[in-house]
Parts: sequence; structure tokens; C-alpha cells
Amino acid sequence: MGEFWKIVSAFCVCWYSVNAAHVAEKSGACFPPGFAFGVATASYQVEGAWNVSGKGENIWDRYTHEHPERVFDHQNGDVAADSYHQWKEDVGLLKQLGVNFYRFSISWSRILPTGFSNEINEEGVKYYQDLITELKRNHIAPVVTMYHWDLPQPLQDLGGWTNPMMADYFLDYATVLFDNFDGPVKMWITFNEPLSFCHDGYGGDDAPGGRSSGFEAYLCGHNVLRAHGKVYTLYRARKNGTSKGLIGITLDMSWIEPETTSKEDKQAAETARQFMFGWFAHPIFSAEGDYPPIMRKRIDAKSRHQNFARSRLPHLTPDEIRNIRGSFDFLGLNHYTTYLGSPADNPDSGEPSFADDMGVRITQKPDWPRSNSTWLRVVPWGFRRILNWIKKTYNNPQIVVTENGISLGPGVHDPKRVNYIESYLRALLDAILKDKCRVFGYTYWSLIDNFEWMRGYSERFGLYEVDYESPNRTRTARLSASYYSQIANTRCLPDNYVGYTITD
Ligand code: PNW
Repeated sequence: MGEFWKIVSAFCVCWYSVNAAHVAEKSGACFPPGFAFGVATASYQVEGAWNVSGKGENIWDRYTHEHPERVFDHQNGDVAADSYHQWKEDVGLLKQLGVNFYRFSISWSRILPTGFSNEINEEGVKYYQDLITELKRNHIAPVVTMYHWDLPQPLQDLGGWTNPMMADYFLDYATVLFDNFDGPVKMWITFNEPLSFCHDGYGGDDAPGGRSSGFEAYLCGHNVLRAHGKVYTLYRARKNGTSKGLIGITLDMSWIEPETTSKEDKQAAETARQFMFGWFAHPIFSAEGDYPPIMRKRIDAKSRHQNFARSRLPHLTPDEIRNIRGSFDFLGLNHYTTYLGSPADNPDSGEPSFADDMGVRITQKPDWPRSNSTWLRVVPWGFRRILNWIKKTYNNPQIVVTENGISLGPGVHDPKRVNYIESYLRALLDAILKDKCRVFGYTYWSLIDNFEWMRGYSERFGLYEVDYESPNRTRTARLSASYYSQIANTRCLPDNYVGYTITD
């Protein structure tokens, strides 16, 4: 376990050894020595400064400006939590929490205003350099997401992720990132949640506002996989084959529980897991590589049935399959909630779509405790199940939980959040200690309240509350911040914290 983070925190072995010593003294619900705790944010959701210091326009700038009516209360990320100016304050919060790492994303159009690498915005580079230096000075490891949904608009004008050339443009961008930050940054995440941004961006409500989950979403996924494989290969080549840092991808996955114990429901739940997670995980993490067989089978059959001359799910070439297979040092997992799966009511209805191809009805139990997000219900046991399913399906890969959290309303007294964190961490501990899942770190989403995409600022995930009325977006610690800080500092779950039970 220790080896994993030794690489990432090579510049600072201090937290690693101190905490390992601490754990040895404690008993009870404790994480293994070397297990790391962090928090996360993403550029568009916190930075603001959308058009200053040379930053170019990205798809979320364009989308929220052109379609304000689609976003909660016409809100946008123009200012957000103003982290572009408040970054020192943010590092102060991280210090206060005592976390081992900070996962943040780099805004592509802040580094490359047009998306292309012919023009580098030095002010943008300096912003992240300063942030990284300050993190290091405080012994906090930077974990960098290269792409958290904010594609430069000029690249979207060329078709965005549906354009095969995007894989090469992403490779060029990654080259600039490695040239500037490789060294101090020892842990890279190529993409955050391709399922979300391909499905919801090209087939749903998110930017850029595509409406064809049965075509564009698959093209997006295809090019993202190709891009990921290329960047992994580049990183390894740059390192001359010696692994000095770690690189992986972050996939989002809810647990899908069969609605009943029937064979049909079990099969439907597994199909949903393969469509939602296997779409990206099978090509990268399985021994065979390529898309999951069930996805290939269902989409090919549907496409034939719909009279298309070829499948709507494109084919990876043998070279691409080889290049993508095994392209990871770790799996980043974003997990929040659980769903129930059963066969869809009316298969073969309507337009080609991801949902129609999958053919699974996804629901949640009304009595599962709710958050402030319609999709997020509190089901901690699902966390342990998804970790075990990944272990079994993909040969027990090394995992870092790169996001987990809950949205609530405003206010700093947030016992529901404390309870969420506690219950999910208990499930995680069981997965690690009892089931031997290889999980090395946990990241709470999010450090601070931020722009929650189409839900604007109405859903708050932060350990720190952000006052959007104040000019410098004052941050105030919530109860959950002190709770999480206690865990990060002791590596153990406190015996008696608030003992609050979640009710609706
Ligand atoms: C993540 N789901 O998205 C994103 O990475 C963050 O940017 C976002 O703020 C956070 O979760 C909270 O929403 C998800 O439906 C969106 O299961 C939806 C789901 C999971 C993650």
C-alpha cells in the first residue's frame, strides 16, 4: 500500500511516515498505513475569471452564455468561487484540513486559448505553477485532472469529441502539460467521467448540448478512449520506461443493484454496469480489451434492426485495442449513489439512444435518504458492492476514489454530510480490510461549494461554504470540515462523532 503514494509524494515523505506511525498506535476503524485523504475541485466549477489573463472561451462559457435558460436560475461559472484569485486561501483550507493531496483540474483554454498548442498562454501556465508550488510548500500532493469537461470552444467548433482528430489535439495539450508540470506533479488523471460528458454532453443537457446519445455519445467515447491511450503511451515514453509518476483515468460509477432476485433483473443490472462503466473500463482494464461484448452485441443488433448499414458503436482497430488495453497505473473512481436495474418496459421504442440500446430501467428506492440532488440518494452499502464488482471484473486494479460526496442546502451545520462521509468510509473500510479491495486513497467532493453544472449554485457539496454574495467569495468551514480533518489527521473514524441518523 505504501509504495503507491511514495511515488506521488516523493517530494515529501513526511506525511506518509508520520501517518503510518500514528495508525499503528490506534485500534478500531482505521485505514491502513499509507492510505491517503484528499479533496477535489474542477476548473470551471471553482475558478471563475472566465475571460481574464488570456484565457480562451470554452464550451461551458459558450453554453451558459447562449442558453442561460437551461441552467438553474440562469447561473454560470463566470466568477464561481473565484479560485483564480482566491487560490492561496484555498491552499490555506487544505492545510487546515490536513489532507494529503488536492485533486484539481487544469483549464485547457487557460493554457491554450484556442485549444491548439501553437499558442501558449504564459499567465495561465503561471497560475497553475504557483498553485502547485504552494501546495508542495505545504506538503500537499497535487493530483491533476487534465480534462474536467471544459473543452476549448474552437475545438468544439470542429466537432469536439466527435471529431477523431481530437485525440491528437488532446495529445498536443497533454504534451504542453507534461512539459510544464511533469516533475512536481506525480499523479495525472487524463479524463474525468467520460460517461458523464459523452452521454450528457453529446446526448443530454450538458455542454455542448448535443442531442444524440445513440450516435454522438459513442463517437465521443471512442475518441476519448483513443486519446487516453495515446497520452498514456506518451507519458511512459517520456519517462523512458521508468515509472516516476502515475497516470490513470477517472470513471464514474454508481452501483446497479438488481431490482429483485430474478434472473432477468440480475442480467439487466449487469448489462447496465457494462454500458455505464464497462464502456470505458473494459477497453482499459480488462485482459481482453475492446468494448464490452454485451455492448457490441446489443448496439450492433439494434443498428441492424434500425436498418443502418453499420453499427452505431464504432470499432477500435487492433492497434488501438492494444494501445488502450492496460493504459493505467490506477483507476480513479467517482462514486456517489446506487440505482436499481430491471429490464426496460418497452424495448425497441423510439429513436436510437444509449438508453434504448442498454434496455435497462434504472430507478431508486423512494425510502433511500435523499440529498439536494435528485439523482443522489444515500446508499453506503452500494459503495462496498461496486468496489467488489470492480475487483472481480477487472482483476483487482489499484483504485483511488477520486470523488465521493453529498449535496445539501446552504448553512454550515451539516450533520447529514458528516453522516454521509462516515457511512461511506465505513463501507470503504470493509471493502479494504475484509474484501481486500486495493483502494489507496479517498477524495471528498468537494473542498468548497461550486458551480454544479446545470444545477448552478443550488446544490452545495463543499466542506466549506462559499458566500456567493460577498466580493471575494468568503469561505466558511462547515461541521463536516472539522470532521473530515479529524479523519485525515488520524486515519481513523472517530468512535462517537455526531451519531446523527439521516431522515428526509
Ligand atoms: C461528478 N451520477 O459528476 C462530477 O465529476 C463533478 O464535476 C460534479 O460536481 C459531481 O459529480 C457532483 O455532481 C457526476 O448521476 C454526475 O451518478 C452525476 C453522477 C455522478 C457524478
